[in-house]
Amino acid sequence: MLTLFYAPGACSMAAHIVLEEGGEKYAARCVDLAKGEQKTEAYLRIHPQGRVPALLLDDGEPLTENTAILPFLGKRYGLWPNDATAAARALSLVGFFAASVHPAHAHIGRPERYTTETACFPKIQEMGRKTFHDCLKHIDQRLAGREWLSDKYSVLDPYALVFYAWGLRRELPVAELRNYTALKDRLLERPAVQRVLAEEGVKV
Ligand SMILES: N[C@@H](CCC(=O)N[C@@H](CS)C(=O)NCC(=O)O)C(=O)O
Repeated sequence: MLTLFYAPGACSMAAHIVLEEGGEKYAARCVDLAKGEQKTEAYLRIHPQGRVPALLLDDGEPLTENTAILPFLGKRYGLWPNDATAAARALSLVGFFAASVHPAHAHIGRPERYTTETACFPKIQEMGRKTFHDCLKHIDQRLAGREWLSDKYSVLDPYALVFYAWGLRRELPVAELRNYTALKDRLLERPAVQRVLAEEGVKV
């Protein structure tokens, strides 16, 4: 059985939704980031960087990083494109989300990762807000005339929902992003998404 280590509202919510969509029995273990559970010796054996998500595979071995976890789960549950070109495009988007969108947001919430000069935090956060907002606008443009980010519903869509929720949390004008908001509304119609949002206590 697969086991997901997640934190409410964190980027791990994408994998949580995909597992819920899969319909297979799985375990979900909440990691209390505020209490620093991610830095405990026991958890660092699962995820050496002390982050969520981490996924224990069927053999009990951990898999970390959204870039690996989401394609793995997507292939397991038919939420990853079969066609080689579409799969490459999906991987390209997972890479953009993990390597550009997520770190842009980290500049807002975790400025201490980027400088020891606390006086510089506001400027780092200001630039993070702008860059993150630009990323959300880019996602909105990619969704023009489309129902889902790939040809059909895939792991990309719950991953995009994470950033929409973060935009709301940061009080960015995400409602103005028409295509992205429509994607969010389509996602909210899915029972698996509803169950995970309720379990994690996330409002979008
Ligand atoms: N590159 C990692 C990033 C994971 C990550 O930064 N997760 C955040 C939550 S969204 C975390 O665990 N933060 C805890 C901390 O920084 O102490 C991935 O995409 O899996």
